[in-house]
Amino acid sequence: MTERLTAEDRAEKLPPLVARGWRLEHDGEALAKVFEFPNFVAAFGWMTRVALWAEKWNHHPSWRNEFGRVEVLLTTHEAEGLTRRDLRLAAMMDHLSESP
Ligand code: HBI
Repeated sequence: MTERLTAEDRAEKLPPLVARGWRLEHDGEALAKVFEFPNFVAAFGWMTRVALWAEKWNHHPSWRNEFGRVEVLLTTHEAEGLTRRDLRLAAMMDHLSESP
């Protein structure tokens, strides 16, 4: 879980994330996405739900919130790059943004 993604992992796992609006940043070692919500409470509610999973998985996003907008950056500091932990949190963020 804390090893950097292999080339095979990246080829398989990253395209579906990119199709859902994730971008690669920092030379491909971080995943970024902007989530938009109708208002601040919806954005902060989503952040709260994400925070509970982040704490459970001991893997925490870098993010910035302004009103209904949340800019997210995921990477694994310990590995200095992308790991399966980032993929798992990205998938949960997408899931929680789709179900109210
Ligand atoms: N969150 N994104 C991210 N990357 C990490 O390496 C990380 C984390 N949250 C907690 C964590 N590492 C702990 O394992 C260490 O701070 C002890």
